[in-house]
This record gives sequence, C-alpha cells and structure tokens, in this order.
Amino acid sequence: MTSADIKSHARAVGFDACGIAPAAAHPELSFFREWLGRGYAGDMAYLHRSADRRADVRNILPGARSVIVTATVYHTDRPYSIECADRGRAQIARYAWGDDYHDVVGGRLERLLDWMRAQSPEPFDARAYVDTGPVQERVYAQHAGIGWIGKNTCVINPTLGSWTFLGVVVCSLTLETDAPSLDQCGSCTLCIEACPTQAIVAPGVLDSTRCISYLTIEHRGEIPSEHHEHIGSHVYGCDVCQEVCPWNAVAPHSHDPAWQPRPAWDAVDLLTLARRGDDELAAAMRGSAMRRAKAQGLRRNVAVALSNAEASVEADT
Ligand code: B12
Ligand code: SF4
Ligand code: SF4
Repeated sequence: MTSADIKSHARAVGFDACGIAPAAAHPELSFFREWLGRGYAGDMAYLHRSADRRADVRNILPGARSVIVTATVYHTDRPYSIECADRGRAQIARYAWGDDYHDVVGGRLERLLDWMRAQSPEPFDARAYVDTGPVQERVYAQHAGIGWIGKNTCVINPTLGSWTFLGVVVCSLTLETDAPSLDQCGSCTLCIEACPTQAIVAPGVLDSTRCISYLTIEHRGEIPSEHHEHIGSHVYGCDVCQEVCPWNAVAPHSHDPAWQPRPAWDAVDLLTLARRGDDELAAAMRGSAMRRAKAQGLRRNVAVALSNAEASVEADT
C-alpha cells in the first residue's frame, strides 16, 4: 500500500484532497502555547487541557510515523454574507448549513482506515480525528501539502480555496510524505481589514475572544456588549475573512448532498428564526453542526442581531 494508493482511495471515499505529513513536532506547533498564554483561546478550556498532547501527534500515538490529512469542500452555490444588503437576513456560517461534518468526514475517515487495514500486510496503529482530537490539524495540513495557513489562519488550497473541512489519520505506517505548502498570501491583507471585530491581530494570529465565530458558538453566557454592534446579523459563526479572500473567488462548489443548505437555514430572516419554537429549532439542528450552540445559544445570538437590525432601521429613518 503506497501513499499514492491511499490518496487514490481517499478520493474514492469522497475526499477532495489528501496529503501526507511526517508525524513530527513541526516548528509552528510551538506557537500554540504562546497563543494560549496570550488568552486568545478565551474560555475554550479544552484547548488548555490538551495543550501537552497538541505539541506533537506522537503524544497521542507514540509509534506515529505519518499523518494523512484530508480536505473536503463544503462550499455551496449561495451568495456570500458580504453580498447581502438585507440587515434582517440571518447570516449563518456555511460550514453549518448541511449535515454535521464530524459525522460525515469522520465516517469517511473510518472507511479509508478500514480499507488501509484490509490492504496492509501487517497490523498498524492509527487514530482518525476530525476537529475532535488533540491535533493541530492546520499545521499538519500545511506540512502534508494540502495548503498554506493564510493570514486569516485558514488552510488555503490553491485550487480548492479554504471552504474545506480537514480530517486526519495519525498512523504508525512509514509512508512517503508530501512537500509542505508554501505561503501564497503575498502582500494581501484583505481578511485583516475586513474582519468586523478586528480579531486577526497579526497575520495568521487570531484572538478568539474577538472572533464572531467564537462569540456566537463557543462562548457561553452573555456576549460582551462591546462586540454587539460588529456582530451585525451573524447569528452562528462568521465567514467574512474567507469571503474576501481572492483564493476563494473561483473556489469550486460541492454537489455533495451532505453540505447542501437545510431549508430551515437557507436564506432565513431573523424574525422567522426568533419565532421558531424550541422543538422546531431542535429538529432542524438534529445531525447538524449547529447543535453546538443549542437552541438557547442561537436565541441569544438572534436577539443581538435583531437589536442591531432595529438600530440600523432607526438610523435610516
Ligand atoms: C479552536 C478552533 C477555532 C477557534 C479558534 C480559531 C483559530 N483561528 O485558531 C474559533 C472558534 C474562533 C474557530 C473559528 C473557525 N473555525 Co475552527 N477550529 C478550531 C480547532 C478546534 C483548533 C484550532 C486551534 O487550535 N487554534 C489555535 C491556533 C493558534 O492553532 P492552529 O490553528 O493549529 O494554528 C497554528 C498555526 O497557525 C501556527 N501559527 C500561527 N501563527 C503563527 C505565527 C508564528 C510566528 C508561528 C511560528 C506559527 C504560527 O501555530 C498555530 C499552533 O499550532 C480546529 C480543529 C483542530 N483540531 O485543529 C478548528 C478548525 C481550525 N476550524 C475550522 C473552521 C471551518 C472554522 C470556521 C471557518 C467556522 C466558521 N465559519 O465560523 C472559523 C474560522 C475563523 C478563522 N479565521 O480561523 C476548520 C478550518 C478548515 C481550514 N480549511 O482551515 C478546522 C481545521 C476544523 C476542521 N477539522 O475542519 N475555530
Ligand atoms: S471569522 Fe469573522 S470575526 Fe472571526 S476572524 Fe474571520 S472575519 Fe473576523
Ligand atoms: S485574504 Fe489575502 S491575506 Fe487573507 S488569507 Fe486570503 S490571500 Fe491571505
């Protein structure tokens, strides 16, 4: 079983790109502790708890030799939030429009792994993760040649753009690895300038406590009032720093049914969302990444967005 065989099977199970990185303590990983030390993780305590394991994949699989990294396009044929002039429209990040990527990508990684186990003449150790494990997926993606870590901190593939989910299989097999991706942001700073809350504090460095994605999904309790206005009509996540990225200008669309927008979230307005009952919201969130904020979190966000919409109507009159 060669690296080329694995990549070709990765395509067969539904991945759009696959690369292989050495299982090593790559230099970029050391930045993670500094990032935590600056308080940029906010109240994402799980990142602090798992910091030691995140320093090197060999801390979670001692015999690890290779990290297989996959990318899955979730971009669908809908306008960007920055193209929408209607302040009453709820903006939901596109990664959450369809089925939960943890389930879909995780299932495909397991299928890839099952096939690898069947092909391999000898048993090997392996662990598959999509977002849920103590692995700095972006760093391994860059070293697997999937794409470079852009100034907006997302992994950008020169052909696919950045609307991709990453997935990793850490394994004890010694596989031929890929060359790391090279930074192609150049002198562009569009994402840094466009971020509504100025959360990108330096190229490639994100302060989560300012990021709308963190504030609307990960943060529990009230959203600090200083950020309310800039949240605009974003009620779950934010895509602005990817929407302005020139590498996404011609990013391909996925026709995978898993990522197509569920009717409950497709071009929905704030008032409609606010009027939905808890049962209705819970049903729409079933099997979706939006479960993370729960109906209660979504209601909190919708309330902020509605007051922003009302303020903008008053300002216009
Ligand atoms: C915590 C987290 C968040 C946090 C923090 C995001 C961030 N930028 O760090 C919040 C909640 C804000 C978030 C938001 C989003 N997330 Co998120 N998130 C994660 C998670 C679980 C961990 C990331 C992390 O540890 N961040 C801390 C930084 C410091 O670590 P890092 O990402 O590994 O970055 C390394 C490099 O950037 C490097 N580095 C950075 N600066 C510098 C400078 C120097 C000098 C050096 C040497 C190194 C260096 O060091 C870092 C340390 O390892 C990953 C999954 C995973 N396990 O990796 C998903 C993940 C990064 N998220 C993802 C997605 C899709 C999103 C959103 C698009 C969702 C949305 N639309 O709302 C946004 C994007 C916002 C943005 N611009 O990043 C995808 C990204 C896919 C891609 N193509 O890049 C991931 C990989 C999940 C997945 N499996 O697909 N996320
Ligand atoms: S996701 Fe939104 S708030 Fe967060 S860094 Fe990107 S543009 Fe800024
Ligand atoms: S908008 Fe420009 S600087 Fe930001 S990630 Fe894209 S290419 Fe890089």
